[in-house]
Amino acid sequence: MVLLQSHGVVRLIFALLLLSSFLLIIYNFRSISSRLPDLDDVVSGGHTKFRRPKTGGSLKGIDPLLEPEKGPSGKLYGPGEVNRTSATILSLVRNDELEGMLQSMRDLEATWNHKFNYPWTFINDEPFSKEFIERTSKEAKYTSYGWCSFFPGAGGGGEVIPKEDWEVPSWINEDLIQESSDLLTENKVQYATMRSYHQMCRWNSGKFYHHPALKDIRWYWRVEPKVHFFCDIDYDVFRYMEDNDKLYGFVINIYDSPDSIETLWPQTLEFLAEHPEYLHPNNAMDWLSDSKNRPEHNHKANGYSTCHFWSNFEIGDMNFWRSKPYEDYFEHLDRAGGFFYERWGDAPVHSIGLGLFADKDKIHWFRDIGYQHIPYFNCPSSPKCKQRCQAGRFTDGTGLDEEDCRANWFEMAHMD
Ligand SMILES: Nc1nc2c(ncn2[C@@H]2O[C@H](COP(=O)(O)OP(=O)(O)OP(=O)(O)O)[C@@H](O)[C@H]2O)c(=O)[nH]1
Ligand SMILES: [Mg+2]
Repeated sequence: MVLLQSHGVVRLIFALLLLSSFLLIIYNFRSISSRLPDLDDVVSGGHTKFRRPKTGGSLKGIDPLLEPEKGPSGKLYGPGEVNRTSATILSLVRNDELEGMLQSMRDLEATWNHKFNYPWTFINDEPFSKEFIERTSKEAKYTSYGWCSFFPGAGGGGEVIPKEDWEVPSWINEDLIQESSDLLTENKVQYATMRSYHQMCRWNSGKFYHHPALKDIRWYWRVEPKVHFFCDIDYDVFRYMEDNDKLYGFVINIYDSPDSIETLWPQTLEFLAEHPEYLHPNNAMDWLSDSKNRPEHNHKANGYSTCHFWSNFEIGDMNFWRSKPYEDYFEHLDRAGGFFYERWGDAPVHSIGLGLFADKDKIHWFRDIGYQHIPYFNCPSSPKCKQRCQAGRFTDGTGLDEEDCRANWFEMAHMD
């Protein structure tokens, strides 16, 4: 009897112990998961899958750039290890931007190009001044003019931008430009009344890769005056693109002003309806048409999220722009007139072209290239940046963090 009673007590104690351990496990699990950051990495299909914070919004404080930078995976070629590929550093620039251009050149030469010696190509809509030619040529490691090419050169020699590629096309109506420019100004669209800005955006969207100076070249790295490069890059980025079957490299993703592109998406859908066969099976339509992260932008831009690759930095394959789907797309947009009646930028046009007609896995985030074009940064956490920029900083402008839409690309495409 006593034995039976003591058995009962043991069983009771055992059951209580079991219950309390169970409760303890549940408690621990819940408190651990509540402490886990909302952002976590899951590897799927060779890509690191990104889950955005549940609150949405910018990456401030949880930027992947805060993690130690490892550089891209795969074989990277250092200086002298491999022949240069068919590529150029490219800048459309004005004579009066000389000082800013010299500064951009100094940064890119110091962090990267003095190791690889890719040539610079400068393009202008008027002849480059003698001073521009002399001073920029001295900035490249190879100081011969052959290492920097100027189109057109001083006195107008060399290849010029074909007139029809730069001038306002004949089918554009001047009165309509005037009317729409008033509306754009009312909506505070930057550079709305600056005719040359519209021309520049059109040329960068669909003309630059046909410039005679570039006809035998495949890869370009677009560089603007007054940009900064902060971190040492020790591999040939063009060879990286070519060897890893990439088409396009970017550093920053931001939202566009929806007032500048109200009819860009409707025109795009019209084109797609005519050419459904151009849509790539692994496209980034979800990214382009996302409406959950900044619904008011999507609404104003009539279905386009306005998120785009910021095109003052581009490392790209010109053969993609020269391909039939993109060429036909540009032609459609050009006929529609939005480069002048609105202020379609080359950034959204390139981004939509890539998002629809390219395999999204061929688009690469150059997270390791420290970069700034006012007011945004891409700054990784790496000793190669030598503390020249603050890791994870996105902007030095106030109230601009909400313009950051990198999380959209990471979530709906990939992070590498
Ligand atoms: N030759 C030439 N280059 C131009 C002209 N307009 C713009 N560019 C160049 O085109 C690129 C883009 O122009 P930006 O004025 O920087 O345009 P943005 O980056 O949108 O504007 P910011 O924020 O002011 O830099 C730069 O490399 C300019 O030097 C032009 O009329 N002629
Ligand atoms: Mg600029």
